[in-house]
Amino acid sequence: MSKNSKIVIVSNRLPVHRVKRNRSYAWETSPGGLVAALKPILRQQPNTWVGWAGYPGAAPKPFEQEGIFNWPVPLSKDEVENFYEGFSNRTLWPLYHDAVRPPEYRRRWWWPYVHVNRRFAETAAEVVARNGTVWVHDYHLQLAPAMIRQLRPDVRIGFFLHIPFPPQELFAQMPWRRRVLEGLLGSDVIGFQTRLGAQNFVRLCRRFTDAHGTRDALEFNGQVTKAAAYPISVDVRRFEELAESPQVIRRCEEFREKLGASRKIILGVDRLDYTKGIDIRFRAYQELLRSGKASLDQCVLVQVAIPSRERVDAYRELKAVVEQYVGEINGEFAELGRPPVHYLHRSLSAEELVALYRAADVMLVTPFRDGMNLVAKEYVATKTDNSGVLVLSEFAGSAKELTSALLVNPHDIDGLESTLQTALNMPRSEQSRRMRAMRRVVKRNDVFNWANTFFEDLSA
Ligand code: ADQ
Repeated sequence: MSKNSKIVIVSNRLPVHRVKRNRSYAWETSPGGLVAALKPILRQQPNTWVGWAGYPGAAPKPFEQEGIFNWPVPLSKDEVENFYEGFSNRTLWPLYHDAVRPPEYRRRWWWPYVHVNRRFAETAAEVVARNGTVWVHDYHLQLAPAMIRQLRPDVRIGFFLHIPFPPQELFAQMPWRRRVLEGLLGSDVIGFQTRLGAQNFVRLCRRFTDAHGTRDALEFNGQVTKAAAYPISVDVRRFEELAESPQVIRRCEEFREKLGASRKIILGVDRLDYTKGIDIRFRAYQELLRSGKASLDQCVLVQVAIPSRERVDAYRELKAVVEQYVGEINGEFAELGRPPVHYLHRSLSAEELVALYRAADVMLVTPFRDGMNLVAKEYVATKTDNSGVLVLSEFAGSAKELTSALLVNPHDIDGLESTLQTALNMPRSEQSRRMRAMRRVVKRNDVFNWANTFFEDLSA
């Protein structure tokens, strides 16, 4: 713990969340690969994680949890509305995801974005040791690198963008485009999920800022920035171990029995987000049943959707659309006690999730645009027996690595319908050939490899 941290992670949310136990509150480490990947690195040295605790108002005092020193940054109610729900999730999120919903450019959201970025940057600059390292994460904090650089020119600064970086024609719309690019240029290394993201960024910097050079050495204000692809991944060993634990195997058998042992299970697992193409997969499934090319005797669809950003209108609308599809398809095709769609709108434990992955014959991952999509990699990591078919959108970052999946264009409903049919009928030998190839890819680059590679480049 200290104001002398060799390594500082900065992200919008802390890696912990507050839970109520009896009458008091306690902290629990949040699930997810990022914390797990960084833990081994952080524990070796004095560290601090700077982030928001997840509720508005005064921030709690800094505290340690499982070897990580958490430094909460406060956000007021107005800042949650303007910085987080507004600029981050109604301007940047849709703009960076191919504008699948129109991005909203509101001037009253911009200044809170600047102010909150400064608060995070000042906190990081205060706690980092001389010549230490700061690693900033994601689209909420794109101005922070340059702000930290100004306060602490002695430290190494890394930035990783978890979502796509958009092409010129889209990014150029943003009224604050130069400020955002210059904010990112404060970093020594900027990581993107794909090479395309890095290319888009470099082209935009050359066009809208005074930076010049290439991806390996983009020069701006006398400082050099490297922009490259660091595709994020999952903790493969953990998924394999879970998949083979007796408890998960038992649960998987229970699911299979409940859903009908002879039926193929089609699975979708997503945050309930309009970028994930959940609605489009319902349409394809509905049309497949209508055409008679698949029947209730042959297959069943399970969709698990984790509640997300429920205060933003577009998310509430999506929830209603999804629920309408579920009602419509079940109304049209269900037999008593045997619905064609099972819909769970909640978060599942890791064991339940892995049991479902293990049970699924076909995994549908159909985003319109996605930085990486870890669900696709988690499914592959779980399939230790090389069974199962992954249907994957070509617009997910993971499609660049998982080329042996059945790749689909999520805007093409006919294509998706026929791919789903192919997936349901794929012989075991072909499943195995494809799954083996994909498993090799995820094993070669797991989440620890991702974190280590980024740090190595940052210290080079
Ligand atoms: P997300 O948009 O959240 O992440 P994704 O990569 O799919 O998307 O990660 C979702 C995570 O939530 C997965 O680990 C999954 O297991 C978990 N999850 C989903 N539904 C769940 C449920 N019902 N119960 C429990 N867990 C559930 C952003 C970017 C992605 C990028 C990641 C990491 O949008 O493109 O891959 O960051 O960089």
